[in-house]
Amino acid sequence: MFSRFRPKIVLEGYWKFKLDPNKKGEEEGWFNGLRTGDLIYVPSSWNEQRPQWDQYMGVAWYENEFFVPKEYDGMRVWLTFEGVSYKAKVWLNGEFLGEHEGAFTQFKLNADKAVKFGDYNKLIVEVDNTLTKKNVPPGEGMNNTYFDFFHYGGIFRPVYVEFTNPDYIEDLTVITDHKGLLKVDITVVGEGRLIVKLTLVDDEGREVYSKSVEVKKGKATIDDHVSGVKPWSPEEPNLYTLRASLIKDNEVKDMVEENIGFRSVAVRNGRLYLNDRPIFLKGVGRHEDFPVTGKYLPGAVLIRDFYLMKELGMNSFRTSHYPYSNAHLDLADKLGFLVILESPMVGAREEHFTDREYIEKVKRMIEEMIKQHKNRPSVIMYSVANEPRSNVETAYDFIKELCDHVKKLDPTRPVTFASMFHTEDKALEAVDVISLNIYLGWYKYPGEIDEGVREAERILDKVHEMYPDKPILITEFGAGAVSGFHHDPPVMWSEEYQAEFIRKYIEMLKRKEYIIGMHIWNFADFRTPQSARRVILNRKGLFTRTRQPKLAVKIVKEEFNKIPTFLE
Ligand code: BDP
Repeated sequence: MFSRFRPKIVLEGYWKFKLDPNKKGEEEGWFNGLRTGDLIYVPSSWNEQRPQWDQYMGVAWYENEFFVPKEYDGMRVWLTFEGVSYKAKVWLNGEFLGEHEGAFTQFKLNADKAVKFGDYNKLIVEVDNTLTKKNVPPGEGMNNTYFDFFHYGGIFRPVYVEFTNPDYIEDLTVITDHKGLLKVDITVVGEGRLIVKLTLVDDEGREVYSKSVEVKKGKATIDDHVSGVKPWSPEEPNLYTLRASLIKDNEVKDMVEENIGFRSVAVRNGRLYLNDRPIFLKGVGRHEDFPVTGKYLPGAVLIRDFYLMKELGMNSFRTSHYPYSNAHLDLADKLGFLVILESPMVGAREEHFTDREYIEKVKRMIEEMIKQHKNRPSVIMYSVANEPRSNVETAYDFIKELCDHVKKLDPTRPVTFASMFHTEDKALEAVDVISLNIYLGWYKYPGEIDEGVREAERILDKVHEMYPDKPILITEFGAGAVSGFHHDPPVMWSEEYQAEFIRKYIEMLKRKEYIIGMHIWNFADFRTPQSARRVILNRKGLFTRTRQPKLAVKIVKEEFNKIPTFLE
């Protein structure tokens, strides 16, 4: 939900910055103002902005100021942080506004009591990226993570101040189908007689639907049918702007917008359907990772990535291994990508499966993720976890509880998780779609592509035999290649080995009628913790970290462009 109606101050730029390795800041009242000459850029992770901060894990403080015009007096004031890694505490003008845990979901704090109108306002944020076994995802240190990507810190996604009328629209939940169903649940905060007017505008600015409803006890609902809509699909990502205006005494008090698409998703007869047609997912697992900006992908990089994916014949990706930014998923909606939205639950171990407090934390993050992205046409499936240690019995209840939680919050989309245990996995019964990560010919059978692919085929057939009604998606397969390293014959780490590995896997996978899609690991090289297995980066990218192609790109382009999106 966004708004062009509400005044907004975007806090992008240089902020004051101060490390607090001894955690003295709160005691010493740093929330009143920071004594420091250090600067940092927001949005972006702190690590690569200065070599001294690269391996820093712990508490750091941020400060910025913004001016609030006098005319805004009487409005409500909200601070939105789209992503802070990993915990945040926020003060405005010395007053504590609230806190949040979890790097990858946005949070909004009310600042009505602390704000000063017609004056400068001092915003201070304490950020803590200490990694513990209780974090989601868990770990024990910068180079001892239970996940294979660099543990960045900081305010790495946009921050803004937004002003609303005292009567305002709190939430829209939109459900559509490809035939024109339009169900909207509207939540409103306000007093007196309030009307919500919904209008639907097509991409040429034409109003194609309009209806007004009265708000009762803060709620209003529309359950209707819009005739003549153009469905949303990867081939034609038709978007409509759903505009909701809140009206009181014949005056518009608030207005919000949502880009929506008319489309339906279903799993039946072992297939995945989009708009009642069986569909095949061709794509990649991605990461949000870039030199210097760290876990922030600037808009220009995102544009490059999406056009590269399009050129390669891709129609899908997974937000491995956490919910991506609003800007990232906006492009998926606009350019027609089928997204598997993954929760930040990577690398759960046995100790997590029965830890009630931990499970509730994961569920809270899943709830925030769904609230933030539920109206996106691009999101066609949720993944509740990546590679939990799900070869033990207790994994089933853990995964089942997360899947049930998702279904309760959003019954319209299928649920999955990415498994590394295949036939040994104890939790596959809980999902709608089985997702498998396979590295035979790399970690197992190193140097033996043919043997790896043969063994992968045997395992896949076996999983299919065990769960004949469930479609199978390959969420990861791939090999590392150091860009510029060539070798004949193809040996591990050469561009040739990666290209041949991917070609042989695609050939095998596309022959299997129970497979509904394949995602290559990874779109681009990405930074990892330091380890004996990695030279700074995970090298399984089709592209380098700065988005230059490796040899495998040619193969993928040829192969993927031959596979149609719709199978019938
Ligand atoms: C899988 C993980 C992924 C890793 C990948 C790899 O899901 O995060 O980056 O393996 O090792 O196990 O390259």
